[in-house]
Amino acid sequence: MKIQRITYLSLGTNQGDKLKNLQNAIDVIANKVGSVLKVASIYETPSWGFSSKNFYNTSIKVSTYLPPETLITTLLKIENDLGRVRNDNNGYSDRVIDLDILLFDDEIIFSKNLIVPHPRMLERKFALAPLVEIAKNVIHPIEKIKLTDCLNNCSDTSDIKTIPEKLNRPIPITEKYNYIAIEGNIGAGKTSLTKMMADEFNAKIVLERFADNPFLPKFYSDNERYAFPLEMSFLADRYQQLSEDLAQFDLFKNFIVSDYYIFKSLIFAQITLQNDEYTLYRKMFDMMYKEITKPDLYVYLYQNTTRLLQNIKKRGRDYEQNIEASYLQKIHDGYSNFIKTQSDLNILIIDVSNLDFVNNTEDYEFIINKIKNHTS
Ligand code: PH2
Ligand code: MG
Ligand code: MG
Repeated sequence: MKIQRITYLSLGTNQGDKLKNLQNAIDVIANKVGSVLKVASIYETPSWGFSSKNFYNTSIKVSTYLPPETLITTLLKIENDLGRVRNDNNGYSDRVIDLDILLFDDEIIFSKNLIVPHPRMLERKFALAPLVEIAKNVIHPIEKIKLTDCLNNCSDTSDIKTIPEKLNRPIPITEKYNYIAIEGNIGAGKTSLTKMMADEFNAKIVLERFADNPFLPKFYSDNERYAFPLEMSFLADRYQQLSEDLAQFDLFKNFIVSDYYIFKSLIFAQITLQNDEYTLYRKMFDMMYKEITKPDLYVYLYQNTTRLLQNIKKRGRDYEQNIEASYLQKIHDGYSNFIKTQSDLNILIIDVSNLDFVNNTEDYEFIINKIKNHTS
């Protein structure tokens, strides 16, 4: 398990559209660094240490998995991407954006590239005042006193004032949702995405136990004979797993990701069962369906048939190797019909047919941003 750390950053800008610079920086930090937990007011401050235009300064609290050395290089890259140009001369100069690490947990760091706590934060009201607004009782790791007392002791006499404009805090996925189900056709990448998200967000994970179903290999060699026991045992197993696992987690405190939703059972049964079998099956399904917690987001990963077949081949499960394109198409149509008729489910369809989110970080981030920005 990766460890989450709390860091406080200082943001400053005195060039261009200062409000926009701060907001852009916060949005990129939310995507690349971690969850933004608090954002201070914007302070208009006279340039400190050199004479130029006033700055806008603020401070944010971020929870991150990045270790300090990676954090600082990531922040420098974000500064660059947002248009900061550094000139070689020493001394201060105007900047589109400056991102500094003030605190990193209660660590004291003296390395070649990074000193934490920020060595000059105690002499600078433009850094200290916004920080105190969101962390007044946090202890300065070297001074061993509260930040609010550090500010009281600060001898900087600059005239700083908050302005009325507010910055938006990007709402992290884990605050927005409690339970996300990832769905898609066979080989769409449901399990991969579910695992990646669980890893990134420290989520509770519910994975389908397909490997334990003794009827599955039999079904692929004799569909008609084994469809009914296969669908029944899937349904029983999914019902049992979802009702037990979801009951065990606190849906208000935990963040849960699953690589299926119970409705999948019905979609497959519609395709594989005879009419009379389906009628019986449907009775059982309806009883169970009522009991199961709905996800607050249902993500459908759309993948084209060619790539589904490639993925199926790549993962190499023997009994899946004879799956035909027409069968995958029927399953997709089943999902499509389901999605069209579910007005009370919060559904997000993501086309992953041009993405490789397993191997490409940007593609993965694209998906995460879709989920983050989705409005129901
Ligand atoms: N940053 C500096 C130097 N001077 N003055 C203000 N008001 N705000 C800043 O963010 C700032 C500064 C070096 O990083
Ligand atoms: Mg600075
Ligand atoms: Mg800096």
